[in-house]
Amino acid sequence: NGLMAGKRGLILGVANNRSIAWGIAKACADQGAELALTYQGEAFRKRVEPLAAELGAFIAGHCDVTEAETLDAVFENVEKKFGKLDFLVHAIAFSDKEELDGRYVETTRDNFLRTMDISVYSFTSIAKRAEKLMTDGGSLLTLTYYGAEKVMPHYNVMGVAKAALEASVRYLAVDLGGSNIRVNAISAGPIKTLAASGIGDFRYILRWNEYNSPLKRTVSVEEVGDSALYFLSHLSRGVTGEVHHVDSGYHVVG
Ligand code: 0WD
Repeated sequence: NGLMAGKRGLILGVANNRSIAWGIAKACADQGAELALTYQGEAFRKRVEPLAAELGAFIAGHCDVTEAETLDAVFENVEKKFGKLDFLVHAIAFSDKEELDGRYVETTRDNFLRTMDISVYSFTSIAKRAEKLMTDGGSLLTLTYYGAEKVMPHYNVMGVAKAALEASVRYLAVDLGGSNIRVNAISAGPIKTLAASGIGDFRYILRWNEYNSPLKRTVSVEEVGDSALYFLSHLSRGVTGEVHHVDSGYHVVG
């Protein structure tokens, strides 16, 4: 342990101890990283504070990506505390639960725009802010899902959003490459989290992955965390614009 020693990172999207962002935060802290976390509103503050304390992480404040001023405040706090940033994890997505069921064609314009704003545009707006603090180069990582590539039951507008997010990874990789900032995504297999509980028939999706993936099981947030270490550390210094599957191999058969 010490792979991340001396590295300072901001992790967005810890809602509770089941969050994928939490699995990544733990893996980074175990390897010596210094972390900043955010919470979305007062309700999550109570959950995130003890988790941050567990890792000795700094709380950079309230962050709602639909309110640009909260992002500005978070980056200002990070700059004051850390001076610079080496890595950033974006583990944020949202869509109206009602529309993660039934037919994609029923998607409303309002929810389409909101889903794209929170789940796609936020990564670009965060990347822009992070670039200024990544003065020694850096690594940005976001989370995506196989529903971007193939139609998955109930994933609907979120699948369309993840496809746009994966395209953003490639465009951002080009824009930020000159500053030695790498941009990658992990496409995680299904994991029972708060966000996943909004997806219709999620238990069926979990079981389907267990039966059909090459490893015959689902993945854990710890496994996603360990894979994230590769992208956030110098080990992947030659890699950018990549979408890497951490899904027990499901994508080769699904
Ligand atoms: O099976 C899964 N759980 C997979 C998740 C498979 C593949 C990918 N992912 C992705 C998700 O789409 C998301 O991008 O991983 C990322 C993290 O999701 P998670 O760990 O599954 O879910 P959760 O623990 O709920 O964290 C997502 C958090 C939010 O929680 P809620 O439950 O309130 O949606 O994203 C945050 C919030 O903390 N979030 C926001 N943060 C700032 N501003 C906003 C917002 N407007 N909306 C949601």
